[in-house]
Amino acid sequence: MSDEVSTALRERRGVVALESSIIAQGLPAPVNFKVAQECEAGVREGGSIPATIAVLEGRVLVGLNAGELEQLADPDRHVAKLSSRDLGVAIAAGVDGATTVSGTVTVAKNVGIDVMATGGLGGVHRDANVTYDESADLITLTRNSVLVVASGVKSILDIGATLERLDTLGVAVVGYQTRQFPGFYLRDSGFELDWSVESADEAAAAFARHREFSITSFIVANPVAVADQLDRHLHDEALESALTKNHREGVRGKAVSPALLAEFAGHTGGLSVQVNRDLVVANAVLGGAIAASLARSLA
Ligand code: PSU
Ligand code: MN
Repeated sequence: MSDEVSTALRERRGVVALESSIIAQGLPAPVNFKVAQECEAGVREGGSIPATIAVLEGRVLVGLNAGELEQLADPDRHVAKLSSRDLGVAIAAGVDGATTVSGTVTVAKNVGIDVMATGGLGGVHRDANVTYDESADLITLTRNSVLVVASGVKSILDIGATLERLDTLGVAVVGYQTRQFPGFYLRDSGFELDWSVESADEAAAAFARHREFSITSFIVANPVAVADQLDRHLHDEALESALTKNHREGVRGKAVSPALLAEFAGHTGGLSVQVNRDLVVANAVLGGAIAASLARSLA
């Protein structure tokens, strides 16, 4: 753990865990390194301390310095993608790994960090009835009570099925200033939510009550800003093209989400990367404000 993060935890200040798979697998170089730094700055802007989580040469790091962030962002290092189940194996093997939401939440909970921020959660894939492809993010959210700020789930997924799974699994989902579930690159996925909160303080208060009754996580669904969202027509075209390409090439397993995101970037001429950047940084700022509020209420 970095000195800054361990001091912040000891002093019970707000700390926000940031995932690293978005850096190593989700976004292209060289913008990935910039986004990683912007997310850290965003958490500070929100009033908390950032703790980016990753594995480097078999060591779990909570709070990375600029050099370590740069190593993760380097495509030549072929950093592995680590969900919860991969952590122990990667550590024992002494390799580099970037943690998904699943891996990040697992480590965060282990060291006492209550809040994390990401872009879009993983979930149920559109062909899950055949492939059984459902992100480990979902099951991990049933085992660790962490508040996760995300712009919904990635729009490459079956959003309705993912919301049903979150319901079954007992994971709380509240919209941030909206009752429409966000659609990652788009503000509105077309699915409605039962609950919303109007402020960071309200989110923190609801999470504190949630934890008195449940060991599951709590999702704060924060839509991308109106001005930043992708054009809907372009979005739908890119999605169609990405799904067709993945199907044709038989992409499977961990490679599915990164391949779909990369195809989206290609089809939109990089516009989707900019939207992803804007939304994940906004989620880091909101995470920072919620963690600070939570820390104040526990003080
Ligand atoms: N959010 C983004 N980009 C990403 C991810 C989230 O804006 O690349 C990553 C997260 O790490 C998430 C992972 O946990 O995608 C889901 O991968 P899979 O579908 O293979 O479980
Ligand atoms: Mn998968």
